[in-house]
Amino acid sequence: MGSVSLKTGEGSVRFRRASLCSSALNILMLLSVLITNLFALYAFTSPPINHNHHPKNISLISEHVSLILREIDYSQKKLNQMEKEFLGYENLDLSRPNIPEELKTFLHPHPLPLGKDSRTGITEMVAAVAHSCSNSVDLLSQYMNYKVGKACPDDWNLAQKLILKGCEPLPRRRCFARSVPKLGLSQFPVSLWKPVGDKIANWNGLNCKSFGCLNGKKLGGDCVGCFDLVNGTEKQRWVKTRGKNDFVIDDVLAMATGSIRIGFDFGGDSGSFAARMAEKNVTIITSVLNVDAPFNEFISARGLFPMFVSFDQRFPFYDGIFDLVRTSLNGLGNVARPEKMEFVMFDIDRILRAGGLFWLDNFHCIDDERKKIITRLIEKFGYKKLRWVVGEKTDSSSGTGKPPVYLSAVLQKPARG
Ligand SMILES: *[C@@H]1O[C@H](CO)[C@@H](O)[C@H](O)[C@H]1NC(C)=O
Ligand SMILES: *[C@@H]1O[C@H](CO)[C@@H](O)[C@H](O)[C@H]1NC(C)=O
Ligand SMILES: CC(=O)N[C@H]1CO[C@H](CO)[C@@H](O)[C@@H]1O
Repeated sequence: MGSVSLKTGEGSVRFRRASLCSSALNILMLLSVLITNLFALYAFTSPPINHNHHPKNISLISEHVSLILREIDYSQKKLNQMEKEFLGYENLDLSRPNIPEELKTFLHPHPLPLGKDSRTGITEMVAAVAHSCSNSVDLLSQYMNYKVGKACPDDWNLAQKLILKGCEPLPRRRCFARSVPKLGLSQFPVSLWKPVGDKIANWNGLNCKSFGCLNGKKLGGDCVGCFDLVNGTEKQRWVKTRGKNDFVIDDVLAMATGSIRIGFDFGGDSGSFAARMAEKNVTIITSVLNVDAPFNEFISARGLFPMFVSFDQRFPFYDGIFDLVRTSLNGLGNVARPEKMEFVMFDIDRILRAGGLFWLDNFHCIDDERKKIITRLIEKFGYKKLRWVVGEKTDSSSGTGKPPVYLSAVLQKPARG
């Protein structure tokens, strides 16, 4: 009967945690636990079992026991259901076994500090975790399995894996992230083009263990030797053109109406666009994940602003705030469905101010179909085409014999009523 007391025990633990918030639910849970315990009490005390071990009596007892077990099971399920409803995470089954307490604690709603908000009627804040996390509960549980107040496991890779599986935003954690001593950071603006030491990054989980190693590799769509700030081609980007698809920053800035002061580089690799724009006194936020390389650490070591979000999340910016958005959109993958592109385009449109510039920088048109899709899509938005170039790039052969086709454009967002 050990399992019986264990189960009811767990039920009372749940009750204690819940008691912090809802008294009505407390009473319900208390009753439920009480009834369960009364049943158990009844079973073991009355009717007094006489010690004549007749087979019939035994079967009677076992019938009693199975009734109790069923009742306990029912109470347990009911408690789980109540907890689910109480926490408000219907699709994230927190009553599953092996869910770390820390995850439940994080997700527990917190009452607003000043009571009910008179305008919205909201009384409590709910911590955010993406619905897609429910597809990766095991990974999420692994992520939330740590000692509170101690060092976090060295598992940024696990966090990124979750994000790539759509579990974004991730829950917060109460442990200390591994900190890498950032030695030898340079003063701004020298930092923009000074080679960055390997020590500034956490290389755990990466194949390469140095920037030198990374420079020999083609990473993602647009980063070829993009950590080489001395030799390589990185230093020439947006300053010198390699083909008619490349625009230089001075030309693009000259197209703007009103000044360009802040911008967003969506999928901006090692941050060189932001570095060039910083030289023009324009502040750029560069969004990038650490896929195959410590992009975020590298960008921040240059004195620039990295943002660790995936391509699939709504941009965490308010409407109409940017003067410029630059992207190649190549991070979306070659097989992005038209609808997916459309969601992204609408979000880019949302964060751009009227009159702001959208710079589509060397979008890789895999085939004619994809070129048509992106063209049709962009034209829907009614932007003014300040530049529009479709061309082949000869210097980066795709290996199929045919040189790849790229679309570059500078477009101005119209003022809409
Ligand atoms: C750049 O090239 C020079 C000459 O080939 C070489 O000595 C130097 O180490 C290179 N610098 C970097 C950062 O790769
Ligand atoms: C950037 O700002 C600094 C300080 O105000 C100024 O000296 C410099 O000329 C500006 N550079 C450009 C390209 O506008
Ligand atoms: C509760 C119950 O059924 N008790 C029975 C156990 O067996 C003895 C002997 O057969 C009966 O006298 C009891 O009534």
